[in-house]
Amino acid sequence: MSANNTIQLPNLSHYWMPFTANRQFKSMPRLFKAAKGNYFTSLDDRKILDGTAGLWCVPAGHGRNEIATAVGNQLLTLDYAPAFQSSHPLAFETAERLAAYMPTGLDRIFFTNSGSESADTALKIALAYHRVTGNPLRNKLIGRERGYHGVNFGGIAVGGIASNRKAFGNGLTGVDHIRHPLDIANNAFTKGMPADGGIALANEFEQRILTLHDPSTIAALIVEPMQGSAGVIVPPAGYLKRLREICTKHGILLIFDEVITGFGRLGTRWGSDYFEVIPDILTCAKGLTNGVVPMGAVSVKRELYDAFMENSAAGAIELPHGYTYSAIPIACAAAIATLDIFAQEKLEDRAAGLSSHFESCAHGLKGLPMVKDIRNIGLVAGIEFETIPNRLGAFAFAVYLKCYELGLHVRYTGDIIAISPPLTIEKHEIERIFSTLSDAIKFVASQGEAGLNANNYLKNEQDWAAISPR
Ligand code: PXG
Repeated sequence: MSANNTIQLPNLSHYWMPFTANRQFKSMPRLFKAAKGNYFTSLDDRKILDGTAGLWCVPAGHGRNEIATAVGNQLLTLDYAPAFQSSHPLAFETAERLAAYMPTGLDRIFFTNSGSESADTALKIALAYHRVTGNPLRNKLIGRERGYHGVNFGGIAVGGIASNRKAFGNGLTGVDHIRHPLDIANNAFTKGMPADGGIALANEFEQRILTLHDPSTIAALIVEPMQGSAGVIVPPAGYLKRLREICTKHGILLIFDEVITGFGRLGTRWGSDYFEVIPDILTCAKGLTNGVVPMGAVSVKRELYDAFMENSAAGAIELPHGYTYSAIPIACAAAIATLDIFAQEKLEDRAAGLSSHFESCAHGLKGLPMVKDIRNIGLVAGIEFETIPNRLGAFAFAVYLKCYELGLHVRYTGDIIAISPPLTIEKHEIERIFSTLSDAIKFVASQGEAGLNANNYLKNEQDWAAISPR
């Protein structure tokens, strides 16, 4: 096929793409024009299997009619209602529905528009809670190394990914971090949760961080139950329960960032359910609307909400925080339609039922060249490669490009490939994901230096880029 004759490429110059190597992308654009079920359609009409549920945000599969209809109807009924000091019924209904979906007790809901806003909102609620209950000196926030809580200032402060922090100045003060639980030396190729080391690692929080700062100065600890963005880090057994005990003992609020682990990803509604640990505050986004309208939420224990209501002056705004688009009607319509799909199709159970097949397919990659570790939980897998000296990410990026050529979309971060398909994935598609990945790994490894050169992939896309207007 002569790509030049058939592909109408947009002008690539103006759009400054997020978290993207813009120059590299624009020399080799990877564009989708449609999506249905578990597949994208690329600009050149190829079906690309979605191995990542978009950016972890499309658990119910693409192009759901129920959601499209609900959003379309809502748009024509009530497009917008002012979010401050007035509202609309669907906002309350969405909160009620989401509260019923939450772990026990987390039934007061604040709406945001993204995971990043949810993280910052949760941190602000934690700080304000201590102030409103007469403990204003509890004002330090603890995150975790390799944690990802979005890109706003609060989120990058408690987050622990150096490359997301280094360009943006000093950020928040009064922040510290506990260690991450990844231990490849002892736990490589563990299926699911590593068995050992969890309690000792959690105890470090009390022995080191709390000793250093004094527990009475700490407002909250925020962690992802399973660290997604930094490369699928599954916590060891007992670790999160012990963190919960330590927080409770010292009056520290525990925040679970469930932006990735929510909505069935681990085979349960929440990571909280999977690990049987209930946080004080839980954040979510992504799957809440099946990825189609930006929406996030922060759920808090009823006692926290009540403390704000009881301790604020009559008529006062109890929490001076919120967004123009908090609980915008179309997001509410999408969220309710998504929750309906989860209830009807029991997608959490579906994910749980598929997880052992997914696990054995993922671990089938063990022994391939460069594969250093494989980690998995629910419908998530991380495949970590050896890093070529001074070329962090080069191997994984080439594998990603080769997969795309072969009709599979995967995510890469550093030298890790992450797989997190829609929960609607079929068994044969799981098999295809990992056999394609296997072919791509073998191919890249067999090519030596040439295998690492992006210019040796996606020749069609390079042809289009050459004719793209600038
Ligand atoms: N918290 C967590 C735990 C996340 O994973 C955010 C907050 C921020 O969400 P927003 O909606 O502001 O982007 C996230 C987002 C990846 C990947 O491939 C992960 C995220 C986003 C994009 C890509 O690992 N996580």
